[in-house]
Amino acid sequence: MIDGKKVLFSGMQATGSLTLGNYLGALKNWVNLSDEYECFYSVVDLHSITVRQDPAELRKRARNLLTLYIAAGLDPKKNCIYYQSHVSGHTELSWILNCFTYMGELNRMTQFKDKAAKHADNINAGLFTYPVLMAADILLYQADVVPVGKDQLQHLEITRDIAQRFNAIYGDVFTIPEPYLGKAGISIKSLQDPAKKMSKSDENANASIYLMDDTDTIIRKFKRAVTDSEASVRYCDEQPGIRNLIDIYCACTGKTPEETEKEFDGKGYGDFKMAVGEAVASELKPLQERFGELVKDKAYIDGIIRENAEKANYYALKTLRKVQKKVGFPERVR
Ligand code: ATP
Ligand code: LTN
Repeated sequence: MIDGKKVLFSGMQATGSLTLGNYLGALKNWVNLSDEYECFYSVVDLHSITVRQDPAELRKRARNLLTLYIAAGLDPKKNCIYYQSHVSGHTELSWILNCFTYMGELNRMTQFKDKAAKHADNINAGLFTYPVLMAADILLYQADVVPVGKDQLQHLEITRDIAQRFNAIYGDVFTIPEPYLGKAGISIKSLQDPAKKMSKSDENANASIYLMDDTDTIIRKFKRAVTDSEASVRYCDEQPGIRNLIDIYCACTGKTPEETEKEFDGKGYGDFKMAVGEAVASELKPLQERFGELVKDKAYIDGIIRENAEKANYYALKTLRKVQKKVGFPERVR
């Protein structure tokens, strides 16, 4: 608890350009949660180097991501928006937690297996202990809730296991966090293959809508989106392509699938795709404009970065000092 509010932690990696999936599945929810909780939203750059990165590119993407958090509507005065690498407590706690995590547990992580297969030439120890750093992120702020996608639930489970193991030995040190899956647990699919999720690392640029795509590009991508053969706008399992477009349309307009079916009753895919494209373009427009303004205001963003790193560091140190004491490190002499 901070000032009577429960604590929320989440983060995103600055790898690739954010997609509509990241926005509707994560960022937009974050904004909705920011009144109810004391929120920490991190750009998790320490996690990013578990796969090889170009330094200049990483720095640029990280800054863009932090700016995008604000452009999406997160008020940086209320929400602690910061770079993970600016708070050394993450790595310090991570080391300690490494000593309370078993190889066998980490071996079961499906993300590690997937990434190891994808980056077979660089299966480094950081990639293996990635979930421990993620546990440190969460536990450092005594987070009560962690909004994540389904793919991260296993990491949240191991976080809880590590915290419970630590608490069982040393007493109640860590808050045990709960996952928070968005209201509908929305999952946006690829526009080219509705069996896959829309992802920022998809090689096919037509599969994803990027948050910075202009209106023409957005409409063109929706026109090309893979649809089905019924030729009617119906929300059903037999039409995964159309169902995905209906999900997107509903997430942007606030309408329900039933209302959408009625609205497009008797109309073809063409009309519907056009409407989805327009709905998405107008959903993203304010964000893009705000982003454009923010990037120009270097001093403002720098100030946010500085202030929020200090705030995060304050809370991080509180937990870290407690943990260091519990495990038996000598106290600092002033
Ligand atoms: P990558 O392809 O690089 O693994 P990603 O696009 O799948 O990345 P993540 O960085 O793993 O995205 O996720 C950031 C956040 O966005 C997570 O909370 C995740 O659940 C959410 N998210 C990502 N893709 C989608 C999607 N297609 N639908 C809904 N939410 C998504
Ligand atoms: N692994 C997450 C990003 C992430 C995270 C976290 C999410 C790192 N640390 C702590 C929630 C809480 C991902 O790839 N989406």
